[in-house]
Amino acid sequence: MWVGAIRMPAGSKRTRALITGASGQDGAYLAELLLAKGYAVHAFVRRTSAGPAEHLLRHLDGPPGHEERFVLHHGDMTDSASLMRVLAAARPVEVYNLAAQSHVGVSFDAPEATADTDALGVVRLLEAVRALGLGEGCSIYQASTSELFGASPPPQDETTPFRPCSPYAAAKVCAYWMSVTYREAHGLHVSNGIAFNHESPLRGDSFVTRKVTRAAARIAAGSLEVLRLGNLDAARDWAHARDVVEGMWRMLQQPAPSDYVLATGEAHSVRSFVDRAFDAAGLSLHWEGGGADEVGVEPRSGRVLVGVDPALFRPRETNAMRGDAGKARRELGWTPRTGLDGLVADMVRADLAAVRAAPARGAVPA
Ligand code: F7E
Repeated sequence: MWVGAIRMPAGSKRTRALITGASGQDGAYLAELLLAKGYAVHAFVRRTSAGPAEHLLRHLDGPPGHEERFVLHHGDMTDSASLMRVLAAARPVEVYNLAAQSHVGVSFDAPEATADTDALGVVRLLEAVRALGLGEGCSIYQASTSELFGASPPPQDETTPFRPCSPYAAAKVCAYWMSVTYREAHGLHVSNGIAFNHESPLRGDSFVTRKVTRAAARIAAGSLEVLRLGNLDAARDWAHARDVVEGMWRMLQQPAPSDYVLATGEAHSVRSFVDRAFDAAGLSLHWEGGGADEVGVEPRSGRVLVGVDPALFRPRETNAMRGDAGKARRELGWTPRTGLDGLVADMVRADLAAVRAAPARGAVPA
């Protein structure tokens, strides 16, 4: 494995990109996209005792010469020195800031840590770019989010007022405005991608879509009895992460920075996502009852396959999320290619395969 130092050939013409938070779902798809375009990719990840994520190891174990194209750096968004060190070494011309404590529910229990990484982390990154004099010729993507809109009703676009409903969203509002401030005050090429929910087989298993698709696969295989969820009425605009990272890249190819919504324009409830996922796993469901007593029942056997656990309700929910990505379509030529059924099929297929390969591995998280 090859970690930490840079061995770029002198005079290399490859475009150098730095991805913070590269061990997550979006980092995985973005690294793949940039490598396919011939970039040298520098991945900035936190050091953990479990070691780097599997998808990063795949790049590290690539063919001879790959190490000139993929470099893993350890650092943390709460540690300015690590950001300075890695930026100075990589000297990227594109920076994708994907690092975050990204779980909205968790942010209610860990507001300070969330703000440290998601708000102050962005200030540290932008200040480091400025202090190192990298601003000229360097474009920066800030991973903003539909959570900025919070209580503002759909459809949401770049002009919709921000009404954050969680510590996560409040921290991201700060990061959004910091990015705009560095753009307008210091002339940095910083763009906010206001991405709505985006999912894939690589999605962390505490987010609702992956929790549902993993559970559907395990129930179909007989290794799980019941899936317990929180608010079934929550409505989200779910895109495929592969489409969203394409939008990120397109933003940084623009001569002038700006802020763009990335969304499909469709909203679906959690309940409807469950229906599709169970159907894709070969299970049928009908719903009975309401509120905390609502259950999803298998019609043939009368077995309860889905129940509600009020402990999973959040202290505050956002409004329904449905994005209008008209600006991205017009200015970036971006449109999502995968619809909700394609997304669900992709996720369930991967989770069924995983269950077949290792039936007893891992419980479904709360
Ligand atoms: O919840 C409801 C939950 O955790 C979606 C992050 O990437 O997208 C994501 O944030 C909805 C919420 O994503 C469960 O209450 C019901 O209304 O999958 P989620 P999120 O909170 O929308 C935005 C754009 C981001 O920026 C975030 O970083 O589903 N829900 N039952 C549940 N959610 C979870 N996690 N688990 C449940 O059992």
